[in-house]
Amino acid sequence: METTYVMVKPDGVQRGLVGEIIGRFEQKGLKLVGLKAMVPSEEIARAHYAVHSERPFFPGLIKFVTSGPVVCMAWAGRDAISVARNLIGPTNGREAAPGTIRGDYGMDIGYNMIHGSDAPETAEFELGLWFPEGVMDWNQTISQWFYE
Ligand code: IDP
Ligand code: MG
Repeated sequence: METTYVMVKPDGVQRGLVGEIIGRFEQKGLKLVGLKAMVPSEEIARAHYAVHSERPFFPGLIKFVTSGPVVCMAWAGRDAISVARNLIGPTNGREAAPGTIRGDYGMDIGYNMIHGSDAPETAEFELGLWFPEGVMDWNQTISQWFYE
């Protein structure tokens, strides 16, 4: 079992895509173990995207992600990190395949609505950053019908 950090970015919230996005993760069979909304501080945004701090798009990215509410989620399941990345699709919405969230709703590389952790180490770091209080441990009774 893995847990991954997923976040609807301000463009997704502004566009009213929160329910649609959460629904896709639920229908896939991932288990919701954390959910909250906030307007990110510059500090948390910079920490989250620290790996990109030298990139030319970094200042714009920080301005974008702190511009309004984001929805922070933690989803658990077998291979949850890659399952979530596959639901999300590649970074550029114009190149993302239909059926993925970015492919179905996005036209941009920066305004791409959603974030998902890309590896176990980043998931651990991001979950600790956005959910310092921890995530929920609960028994999803229906999960017996998602895994043989
Ligand atoms: P990812 O979200 O698909 O993992 P990354 O390459 O890790 O993509 O980039 C992090 C975020 O930075 C992207 O989701 C996007 O919002 C933004 N970003 C990435 N590349 C560009 C760019 O070339 N221009 C503007 N924003 C970008
Ligand atoms: Mg990334």
